[in-house]
Amino acid sequence: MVRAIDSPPASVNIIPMPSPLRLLFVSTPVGPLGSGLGGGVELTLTNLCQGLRERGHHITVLAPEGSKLGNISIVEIGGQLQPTAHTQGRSTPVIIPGGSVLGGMWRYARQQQDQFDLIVNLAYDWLPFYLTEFFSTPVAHFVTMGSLSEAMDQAIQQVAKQFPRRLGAYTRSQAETFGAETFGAETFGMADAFAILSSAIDLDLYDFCPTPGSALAWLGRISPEKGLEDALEAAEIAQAPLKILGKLEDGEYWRTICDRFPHATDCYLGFLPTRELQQVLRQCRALLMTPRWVEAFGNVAIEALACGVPVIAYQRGGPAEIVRHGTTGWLVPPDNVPGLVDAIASIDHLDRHACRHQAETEYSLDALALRFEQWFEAIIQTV
Ligand code: HBI
Repeated sequence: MVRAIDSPPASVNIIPMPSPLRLLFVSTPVGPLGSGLGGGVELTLTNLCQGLRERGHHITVLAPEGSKLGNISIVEIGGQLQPTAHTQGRSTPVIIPGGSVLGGMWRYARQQQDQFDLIVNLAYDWLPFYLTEFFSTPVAHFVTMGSLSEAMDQAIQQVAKQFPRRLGAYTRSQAETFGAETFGAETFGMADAFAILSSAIDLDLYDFCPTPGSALAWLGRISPEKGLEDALEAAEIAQAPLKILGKLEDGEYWRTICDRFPHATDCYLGFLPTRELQQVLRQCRALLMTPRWVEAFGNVAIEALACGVPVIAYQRGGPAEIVRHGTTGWLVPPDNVPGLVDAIASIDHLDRHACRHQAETEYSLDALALRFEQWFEAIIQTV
C-alpha cells in the first residue's frame, strides 16, 4: 500500500538536490596529503570533499602514497615526487622525473575514467593540462597559484582556448596573472576563461569575539613576499601591540626583521594549530595583511572574519576581493605604511558582527561546495 505523500504547497520552492556526481580528484604530486608539502591544496581538498559529500556526491581522491585525508578514501600512487613549481624560474623547462608519481596518477585516471562523470585536477603541473584533450571523461582544472612559468601559462592558455569553462581559480586577480590571450583579431583576458570559486574554512573551528583586547595580529609564513616589516612599522607608529603568528620559513629574513625591530621576537607566538591560533586571533582588534606579491587567495583573511576580526589589507590580490571596504575591513594602497596607520586609527568604524556574517554567508564549507557543484554541472552539461 503506497502511502500518499502530501505534495508541498505550490508556494514552497524546493531547491532540488543535485543528482549525485561521481568525481575523481587528482591531487598535487609534490608530496603526500597530510605532509604539509601540498600547502593550500590540502586544505582546499579537505574542505571540498567534506562539503561535496554532504551534498551527496561520490568522491575518489588520487594522491601520492602515504597520503591521509581524514576519512576520505584515497587511491595511493607510488613514484618519484614532482619538484615544486613555486621555487622555479619563469623559463624553467617542464620536468618529469623517471617513474614520476604525476605520470602514475594520470595513467590510473585514464584507465578508470569511465567510472567518473568528471575528473578534477589540483596539480599545478604541465602534464594534466596537456592530457585534457586526450580524455573522454571531461577534465577540469582548479588552478591553485598565479602565473609562475611560461610552460604552465601556455598549457593553461591551451585549455582555455580548447575547453572554455574547464578552468577554476580562487580569485579573479589570481586568474588575471595569466594575462590576455589573442586568438586571431580578438584578445581575451584570461580571467574570463576561469570560474572564480574563492575558498572556505570550517567555521565551527572559529569562535566569534565581540570585545577584543588592544593588540593587532599578523598571520602568515615569515618570508619576504609577505611584507611583515610594514606591519611592524605601522603598529609601532600606531603604538599598538602586534601579535605575529606563522611558520618561520626564512631565517635570514627574520634576522633582518629582528635587527630593525628588536621587540619582534617578543611579538612572535610561533606556528600554532587552528584551535590555539584562533584563541589568539579572535581577541585582536584587526588583522594586518601586507603582501608584496599577488596572493592567490589569503586564507588568513577569512579565518579573521570568522572570529569577527576586521581585516586591514593592501589592495592587492586575493585579500582585495575578500575585504568589504568600510564594513569588514579597510583596503590600503599597496606598500603604503601611512595608509595602514590611518586604517588602524579607523578600526572602530568597522563591524565585528558583519565580519562573522560575511564568513558565514560566503566562506562556509556548504557555500564552497555549492560553488564547485555549479561549476561541475556547467561543464558536464556542455560536454
Ligand atoms: N608544485 N609542481 C608543483 N605542483 C603542484 O601541484 C604544486 C607545486 N607547488 C606548490 C603547490 N602545488 C601548492 O602548495 C600550492 O598550489 C598551494
